[in-house]
Amino acid sequence: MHATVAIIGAGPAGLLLARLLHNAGIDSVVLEHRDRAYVEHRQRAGMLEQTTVDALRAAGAAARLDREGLVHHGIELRFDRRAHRLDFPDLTGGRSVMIYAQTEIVKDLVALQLAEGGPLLFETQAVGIEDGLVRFLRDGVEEKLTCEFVVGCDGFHGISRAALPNARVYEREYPYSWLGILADVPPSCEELIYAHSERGFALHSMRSATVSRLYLQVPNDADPEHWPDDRIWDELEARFAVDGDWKLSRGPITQKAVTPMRSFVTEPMRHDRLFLAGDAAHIVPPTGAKGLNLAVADVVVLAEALEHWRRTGATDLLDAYSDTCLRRVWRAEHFSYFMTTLLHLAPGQTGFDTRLQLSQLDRIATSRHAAAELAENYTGVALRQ
Ligand code: FAS
Ligand code: PHB
Repeated sequence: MHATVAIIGAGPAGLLLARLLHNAGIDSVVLEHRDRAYVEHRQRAGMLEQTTVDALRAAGAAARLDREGLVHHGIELRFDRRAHRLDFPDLTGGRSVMIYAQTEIVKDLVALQLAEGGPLLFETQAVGIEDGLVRFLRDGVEEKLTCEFVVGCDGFHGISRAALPNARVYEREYPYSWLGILADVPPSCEELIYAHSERGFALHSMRSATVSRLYLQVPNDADPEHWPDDRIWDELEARFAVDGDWKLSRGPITQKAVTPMRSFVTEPMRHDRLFLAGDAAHIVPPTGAKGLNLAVADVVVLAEALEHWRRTGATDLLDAYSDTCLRRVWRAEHFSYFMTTLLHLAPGQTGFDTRLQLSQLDRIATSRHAAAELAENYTGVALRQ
């Protein structure tokens, strides 16, 4: 088997890259370890920056997103029983965000790839990467895919990062995790609520007018089985508590899972003809809602560089890929770290630490400049050269 580009992983990064290359007339093959149902139903992200929406529209992959996505013009911060809304268009000169689940993006891209794109091989595990070659297992038989380029879109637990010689790794782990739930209940708010409380962090998001998505900070060793529905709703209610008549609606919880948090960057994101994109290269704590958006930004840069190479033979954009991506990656790493340490209560945190958090939150609620800095980062900064 041969392709110009071998893509390892059919998450949002690998699938969108395949779509962008197809649109540019560049052939690729996508190798995906898991089956289609697993990939399409793995609960993950939900908030899309405008640049992500624009990229999906430009790729011809946003028809359902434009019908079903929820446009949000702000978020609410809650702390000290106060609520403060950040008005994104006012603070950023017109930008907003969209809520549309990553699972739906994956389903849309899988359908397009199967209908119009190159081979998308499920239950096919890449087991080795060499120069211009990927070895993979399919039905227990080892096969080879020769190619011009290999792109590792295989996530944090994939194999491609290990194939980069001399990679530098930067990482931080956090002393807490998120317990995330899906619930069959209409959202209790129009927009997202990020809550700081003396009991820990909580986030209210949603998937549709009838399905809510909520998260609460838990210890790293938390077991979802020890969190029955009533305990989850009681804890969320306590953490969202605010003066006024707001009420958290409850309903049957259909999914619950604990996700650890880490900050992680591999540098560089390229070695010769091997490129990394998305979670294979970097991880951010989900507090800043950046993971999926970074994966999309990486593959937009890479697809443009590969199209430039195919049209001109020049490798200048390919050579600039890693530095171009890493500038955005580190901006998102800092913002995600800022939001995470601002809103979560670390075990053993002192009263001094908590007062610092409340002071920063009060600053954001009372200073247009501080609010604009958060809103610009949240909606996606335009990186001026
Ligand atoms: P992905 O991990 O999505 O996809 C990698 C793919 O490669 C997988 O399908 C995997 O099966 C495949 N693969 C791995 N090894 C392979 C091999 N050897 N051969 C073939 N295939 C292989 N981001 C947010 O913005 N907001 C959130 O709330 C949020 N929540 C998250 C919750 C969880 C539990 C996790 C793990 C991540 C979350 N993220 C969130 C981040 C997430 O959305 C990622 O940023 C996004 O999935 C990145 O997409 P990919 O880079 O495509 O990697
Ligand atoms: C989600 O809807 O899953 C979501 C939204 C914003 C975040 C994290 C998760 O910061």
